[in-house]
Amino acid sequence: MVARRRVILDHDGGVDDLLSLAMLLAMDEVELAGIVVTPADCYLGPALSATRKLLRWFGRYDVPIAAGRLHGVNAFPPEWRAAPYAIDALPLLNDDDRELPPARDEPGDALIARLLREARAPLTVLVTGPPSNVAAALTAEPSLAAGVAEVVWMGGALRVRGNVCRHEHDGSAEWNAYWDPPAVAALWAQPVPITLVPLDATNEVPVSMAFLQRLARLRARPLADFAGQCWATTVGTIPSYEYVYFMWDTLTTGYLGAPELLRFETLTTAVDVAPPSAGRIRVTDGGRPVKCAVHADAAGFHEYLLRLLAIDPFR
Ligand code: AGV
Ligand code: CA
Repeated sequence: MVARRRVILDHDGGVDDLLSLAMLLAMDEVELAGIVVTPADCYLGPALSATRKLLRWFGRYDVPIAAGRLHGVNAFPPEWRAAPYAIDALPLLNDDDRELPPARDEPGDALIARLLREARAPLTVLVTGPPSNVAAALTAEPSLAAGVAEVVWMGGALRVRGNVCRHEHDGSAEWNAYWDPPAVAALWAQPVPITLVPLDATNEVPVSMAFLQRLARLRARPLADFAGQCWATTVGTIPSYEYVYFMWDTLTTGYLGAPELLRFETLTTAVDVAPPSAGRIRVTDGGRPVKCAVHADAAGFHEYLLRLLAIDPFR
């Protein structure tokens, strides 16, 4: 039995965020300590509901769930924010009479602060949306930094172009950083180890039909079935925004179980907070050192996913 790493997940309700939650629930290496749902790339209602249904599916009534109350500067497109409605409606998550685990009244940043304060050993904070809550918690209470083993964040575009396509923006930023650039800058000022999985690495793992066909052969297994249905909703990505849906957050989550699938460099970086490059994370001499994923082993990651999703935790 491996020593489990205790993890707080702060996600923002996208399809790959909810898949990341399912992965964490199935992973041997991880013990989920709490969940925050940030209203960034989602509407909070369906994102919270789908989160609670996933926990019910796994029988995990012990994991605290809180909604993020902080809002970023640059809103996500409404069509993307609606994606969790489809996941929340999947038959797999609705064929169950048990009560749903409740969400707390506590704001997301307060839940993160409380878990860090009460933990006996440092926690990992996995952020698959904007890092607003963890940045606010650490800024408000600097002593909490000692309780953070690692902040693992899907965000940024270092040596590749970004994925923001907006007025008054030059396209250099990635969306999770663009939603709340001051929060990224605030996180960068904290004395915690940051592991970044930027577009540089996630660009190597698009959701492909070839992978979905391999996954489909496992559909008798409940997790593989769930994942196949989730990813099927992503292949019709809206062309005016972007043609391809990537495994952004799932790759980042995979780092906790199979870090060898990513190649890292420690780069010194700085965060732009003003237009036209708001949310850009740039590599610069004298910047803040960050452990950055610069390459992903796509074939290895596919094997890893097929192995993880073939587990049947409900038997
Ligand atoms: O920029 C990647 C982040 C990830 O955390 N999100 C989606 C992932 O959850 C924003 C995003 C970029 N392109 C998107 C996004 C798209 N085509 N659809 C939905 N969200
Ligand atoms: Ca996300």
